[in-house]
Amino acid sequence: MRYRNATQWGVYDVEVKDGRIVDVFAIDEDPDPAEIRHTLRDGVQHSSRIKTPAIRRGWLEGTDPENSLRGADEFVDVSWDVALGYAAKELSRVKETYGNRSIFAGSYGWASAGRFHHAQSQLHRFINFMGGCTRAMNSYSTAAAQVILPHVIAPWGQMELEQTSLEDVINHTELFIAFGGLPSRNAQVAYGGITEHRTAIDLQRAHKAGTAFVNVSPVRHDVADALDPRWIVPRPGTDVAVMLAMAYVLETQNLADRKFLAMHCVGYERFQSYLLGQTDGQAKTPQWASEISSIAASTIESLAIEAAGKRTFLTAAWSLQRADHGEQPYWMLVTLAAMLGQIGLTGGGVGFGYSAEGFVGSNWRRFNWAAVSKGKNPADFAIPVARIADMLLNPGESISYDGRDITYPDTRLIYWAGGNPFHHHQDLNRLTKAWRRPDTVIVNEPWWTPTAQWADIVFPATTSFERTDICASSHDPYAHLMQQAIPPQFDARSDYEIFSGLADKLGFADKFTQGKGEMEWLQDLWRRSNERAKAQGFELPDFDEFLEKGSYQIPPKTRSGDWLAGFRVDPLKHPLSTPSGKIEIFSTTIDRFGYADCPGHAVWLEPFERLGGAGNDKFPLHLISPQPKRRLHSQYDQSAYSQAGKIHGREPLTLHPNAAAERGIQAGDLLRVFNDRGACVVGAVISEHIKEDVAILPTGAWFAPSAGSLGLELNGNPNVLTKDKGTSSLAQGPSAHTCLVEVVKLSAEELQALGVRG
Ligand SMILES: Nc1nc2c(c(=O)[nH]1)N[C@H]1C(S)=C(S)[C@@H](COP(=O)(O)OP(=O)(O)OC[C@H]3O[C@@H](n4cnc5c(=O)[nH]c(N)nc54)[C@H](O)[C@@H]3O)O[C@H]1N2
Ligand SMILES: Nc1nc2c(c(=O)[nH]1)N[C@H]1C(S)=C(S)[C@@H](COP(=O)(O)OP(=O)(O)OC[C@H]3O[C@@H](n4cnc5c(=O)[nH]c(N)nc54)[C@H](O)[C@@H]3O)O[C@H]1N2
Ligand SMILES: [Mo]
Repeated sequence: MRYRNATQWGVYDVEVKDGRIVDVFAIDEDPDPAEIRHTLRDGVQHSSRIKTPAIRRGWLEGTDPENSLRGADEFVDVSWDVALGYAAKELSRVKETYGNRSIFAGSYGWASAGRFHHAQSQLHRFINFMGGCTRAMNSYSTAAAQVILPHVIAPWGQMELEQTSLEDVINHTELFIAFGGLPSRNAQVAYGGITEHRTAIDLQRAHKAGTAFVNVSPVRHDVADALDPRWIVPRPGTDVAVMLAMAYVLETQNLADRKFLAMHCVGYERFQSYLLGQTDGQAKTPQWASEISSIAASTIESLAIEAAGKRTFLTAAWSLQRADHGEQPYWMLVTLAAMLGQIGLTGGGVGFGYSAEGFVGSNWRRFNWAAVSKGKNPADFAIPVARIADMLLNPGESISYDGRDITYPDTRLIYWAGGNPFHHHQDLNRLTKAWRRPDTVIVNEPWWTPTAQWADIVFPATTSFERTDICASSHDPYAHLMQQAIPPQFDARSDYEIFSGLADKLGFADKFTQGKGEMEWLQDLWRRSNERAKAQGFELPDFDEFLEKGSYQIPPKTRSGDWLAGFRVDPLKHPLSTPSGKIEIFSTTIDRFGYADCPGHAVWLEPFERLGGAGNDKFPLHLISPQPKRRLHSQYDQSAYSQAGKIHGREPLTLHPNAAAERGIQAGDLLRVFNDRGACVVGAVISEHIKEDVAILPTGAWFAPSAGSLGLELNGNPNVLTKDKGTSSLAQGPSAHTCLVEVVKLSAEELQALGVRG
């Protein structure tokens, strides 16, 4: 039998024989299905599934009061009733003794597709009924962008969905300059699900229509060869210097659009003084930028001149802002686009993330489907998402964030459902120390992921293949019924059932469930969505009809005209939502915050380490840790498809042939990659298509610290090397991409200790 279900990388039919998923098929609607689908074949029912509720022995027996064994202890299998009983009692105890803010249930993570069975939504609904918790603000993906852009041009949520479409690029853009490229592997994925993968196809159409692509990235294949791109190779983390020098060329060669700057922007003069070196004695010339970025000054100059003479679209990958001072490249790119004066012209201007997820730049009608109602968080408190370890380690301390101070609570209990902090957080060696401080950690997970291994109470959760749901997201024109394909595995329950069970123990089951089962909740979501549809002038089919047909497509209504066309024509009549209603090249608001690490206009700030800068004498290679091609983050890393990309079971690290030769490294060797923060084992891949002093280690290998004195993470998780530092006092986002390392072949002793023959 085949069942249709949905993932964050597309809608697929799974073939089930004798209760097991044996194959995965693309659906007709999808012109370019994601290869990641192959992870499902053996990944869902993998031996790493959690079979029963489990409690860590030292926690259960009270023999580990300091929690020093958390992450290294054994687990005791218990019944659902016992596990739910312990968890409910502990939640009450912590709430009564320390207050709701001492419970951290931010629970960041991608979980899985499905409108109702969304792990975080269920957790937040549950915890709000019991008085709330400390939550997390913004995402690991785009924290810096989410905070800086509303000050400068527009709220992030609006930009993501409304910015220039690829259809307009195809029809109008002559020059498409992509900082960080357009890596096609990333467009496989879209949060909440995606029906039609079109990014690569649309970019190809643009190429055919004559759009010239420029890839400004340390990695050649960040723009597909098929687009015949020009490759400009910067040092990672130096893009702002390059953009500043392009701005300098526009300014000094009289190519800046003074009329646009005067009518549509505020504060250009302040920025101009900085650009010309009047405020700091350093003109931001191409020569200056060349020394920082290692790109030839003449290349920067001619790119700026070319951009001024063509219909030019500027874009940056999200990765650029997941770095120290990650606010700056985004602010600077908007500033540069404003100087080119093409914002609001079709196919011109600026936008972000055109291959970060498969929906970016799509032209489909946006529709905000109803979601599980989470209610309000009575504790009304949140920290910037990537400050988790900092919060756990420093109760009572304050940090700056977007013009205010946030004081860390004393966290006594962590509840995580649908995320993997031992995947996503930076400096995992720091996180392991922080993570042992709270009294209790509770985790819902389908698999024994690192985060489940680092919990005290573990609830086995079902996957989306074990329940019925609806896949529908605001950026996709379809809704799909997600059919249950297999029974719940072992003793697993859905997150909804887990929280219903806890709510029952805590005496508010009626409020939480409203007496409804899965189907009734789906029907309710459909009814509420239909009310929204009617407000938009269309109607959804009957719920029963939807169940029967299995999918539904909302009436098409493509967007027309550039999202800022009105603003361009009349900025007073169509103001932006910034304080001035205009593009803020200088922000009085941010200037008044007085942050040295994020002043009133875009600037070049030295990152804490970089090639040609701090730390480079000791660690000669820059490590970038991009998204993995064969999986979504850490999800299904255990599957055969993901494992097929490994070298001796370790994540591959890509090195330039010269860097490899200098170190006597050959393809397939096992290596130790290290810096002062940590070390891990990787397998060597050698490629001439990257910058000579850059190394690439994708994220997602399951965190496996070695026992004993080896001090090595064994699977190749880059987050033992990255630094846990906020981007700046403004956004406090993660800065994973700022990272220097050294690489050596594993020694004979190390190989022996790992049980590998040299
Ligand atoms: N070095 C470095 N680190 C990074 C990044 C980087 O570029 N470099 N990128 C960052 C970014 S952008 C992101 S978004 C994060 C991603 O980090 P995460 O979103 O935390 O990573 P995932 O592996 O997707 O974690 C989702 C977890 O949910 C579990 N899960 C799936 N379905 C269900 C369900 O139905 N119920 C429950 N209870 N659990 C479920 C999965 O098994 C998995 O463990 O990583 C960040 N970390
Ligand atoms: N297959 C797959 N796709 C995914 C995901 C996944 O896990 N797997 N995760 C999804 C998620 S949650 C997100 S947030 C998006 C992330 O989307 P992005 O943040 O855009 O993705 P990354 O892969 O981190 O980085 C993109 C490219 O930026 C380049 N780069 C890195 N640092 C620099 C720099 O300093 N300067 C320049 N010019 N280039 C640089 C790298 O070469 C890298 O290939 O991807 C999504 N798509
Ligand atoms: Mo992300």
